[in-house]
Amino acid sequence: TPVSLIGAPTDVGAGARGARLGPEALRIAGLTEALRGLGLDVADRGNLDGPPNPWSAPVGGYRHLDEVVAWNRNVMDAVAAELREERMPILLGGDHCLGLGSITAVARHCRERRKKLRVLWLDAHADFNTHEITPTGNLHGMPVACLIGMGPPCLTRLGGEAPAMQVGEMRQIGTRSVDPGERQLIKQLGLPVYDMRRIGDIGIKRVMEEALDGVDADTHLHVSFDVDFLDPSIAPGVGTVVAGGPNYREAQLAMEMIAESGCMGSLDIVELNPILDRDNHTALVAIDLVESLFGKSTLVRA
Ligand code: DIR
Ligand code: MN
Ligand code: MN
Ligand code: MN
Repeated sequence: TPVSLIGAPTDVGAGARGARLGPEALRIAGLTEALRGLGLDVADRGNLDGPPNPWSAPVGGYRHLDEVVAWNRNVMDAVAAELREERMPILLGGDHCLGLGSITAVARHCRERRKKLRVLWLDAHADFNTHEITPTGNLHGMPVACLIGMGPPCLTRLGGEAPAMQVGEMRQIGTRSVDPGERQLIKQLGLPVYDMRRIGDIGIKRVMEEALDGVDADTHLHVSFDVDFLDPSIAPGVGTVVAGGPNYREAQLAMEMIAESGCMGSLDIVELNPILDRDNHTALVAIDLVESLFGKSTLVRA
């Protein structure tokens, strides 16, 4: 399928500024060329517009709520337009609050086409906070809660109906930084989480087999790739680094297995922060892994 790049240059949901430069960093590191090199039809739709980052304090437990709503509306509409044309949207963030707009559009597309939805949330964090339990007020820590209907109506009802999706449609992978309130909520609601301990126990291969279990030709697979999923030793250019993440080969195997499912229908690449990076290195690593997501193989056997 042809793919479309959608830039969303904002960090209104984050606790550090710089993710607004993510789309340009990915372009300069050669994302379009890498995907074309794999034989894909790539259209770069350029960058969406939205309000600037006011860099103000949280109000009622939310920081920059109006701005986050505005950006997510634009993302949702842009992603929906690509899906309607049977193209695969690739959202270039921007911070992870934008996963809400992207996945809200994807979930609606799945309902219309009677497709099953599976979301893989590759992230060091659970992003499962609400305004009552958030330690920061940053909305990039809340998109998963909003997607399952917990949050302010302006976000939970972005696509009209709430919830956009069910907890059982998500698998979180690489988790290693979970706030106390999130931990409770994960337990209470049964959110499927493959944290780093689980990856250590059974290995990334089995984790991916389980996370992809039940994914078939009737499934739309959405991959929400928060670059801080990766160990900071290979990907330092993110706003919230957490030690102890997947190494290069573990991440690559995860991406290869997703590619082999043949079911990926949409992708977010978020939280890349070139201000905190060195020589755009993290963008290059992210692109290598995205190539694996699109089928670049390390296989040398006949
Ligand atoms: C923390 C950090 N859990 C928060 N979250 C994220 O502010 O809610 N960092 N998503 O990337
Ligand atoms: Mn995230
Ligand atoms: Mn994260
Ligand atoms: Mn589809």
